[in-house]
Amino acid sequence: MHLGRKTLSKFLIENVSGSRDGASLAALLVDVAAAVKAIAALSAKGALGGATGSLESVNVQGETQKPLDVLSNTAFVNTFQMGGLVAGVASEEMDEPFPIRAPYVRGPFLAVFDPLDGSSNIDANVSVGSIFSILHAPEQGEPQTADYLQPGQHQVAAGYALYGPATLLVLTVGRGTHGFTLDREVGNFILTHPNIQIPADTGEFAINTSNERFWEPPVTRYVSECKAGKTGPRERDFNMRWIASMVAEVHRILMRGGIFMYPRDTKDPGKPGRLRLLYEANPMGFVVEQAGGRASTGRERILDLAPTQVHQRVPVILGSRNEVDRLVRYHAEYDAGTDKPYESPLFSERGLYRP
Ligand code: AFP
Repeated sequence: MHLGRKTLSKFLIENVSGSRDGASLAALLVDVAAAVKAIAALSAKGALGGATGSLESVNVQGETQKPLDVLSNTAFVNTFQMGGLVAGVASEEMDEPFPIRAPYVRGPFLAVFDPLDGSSNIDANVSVGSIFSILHAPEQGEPQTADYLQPGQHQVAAGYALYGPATLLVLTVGRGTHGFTLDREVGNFILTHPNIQIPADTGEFAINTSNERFWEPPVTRYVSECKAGKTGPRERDFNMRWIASMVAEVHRILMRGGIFMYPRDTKDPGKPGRLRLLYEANPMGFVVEQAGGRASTGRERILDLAPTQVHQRVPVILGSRNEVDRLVRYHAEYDAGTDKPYESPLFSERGLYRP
């Protein structure tokens, strides 16, 4: 029972409603929570809800859609459309942004979201999530595509929901990062993780190593040093995790530190990274920075990037401050031609496995 503990609504009244458009922003975040509760209920049904498996349809990213991708998108779009607090929405699952038109009422914000991140995990019953970013809408008229192309530092609010053993909502309005746990019996989000701080140092890294042959040298150097552990230049052992669900990965980092990498690679020359700037990198970058972490492409701060397309992809390196800074330094040294790639003693001149 959570009697006496702070609900999301109470938190928003205390922390958001005083600022510019604050009451509307607080109400919009309550709408986000309503959509999240609907998606949590749907995903918790698993195969019993009839929403597992794949659909025939493919989204604008060329990815096969899952029934839960589509249902989650509908949950967000309908909630925002009915709420009267946004002028338009853009989603991973929709080719073009969707303007709110009469008879619905336009509000002062734009909502950009990935309704179900990590959906390849659904059938395996592994944690998935939703990611959202709230921007100011233009003061007049229907929003155009260009209105969504705002740098991440202009976000008014951002966050994610994690549908795991517990459903969590983690958000920032630019005053720290705070986590709320859904009390399923009562239907309220309760503040359980106020002012989350990511430890500055970590012994845990997350990257999909099946892409190793496509990485750039600074990333190869960083990961080989981690893997070399106590016998390498870092002189300590590291651990590795990869869930293939960015929300779950970022949440773990918020809870105990770590570095998450989906770096630039050469796998598909048309894509400078896998993750999408507007509804993955920017909101997660905002959440992570507000928790004392860093978010970079390796060469630029993510929140400084000027978006050029709604579904633009970027390299993402985020998490514990000192580790992200180290990898950014490795990129700078590589670009300047002063880097010192790590060579495992096993494969060096006099090593065991020298070809
Ligand atoms: P979806 O949004 O299409 O479900 O993709 C999820 C994701 O972009 C992100 O959550 C993971 O970090 C990444 O995919 C994992 O993908 P790999 O299969 O390439 O490791």
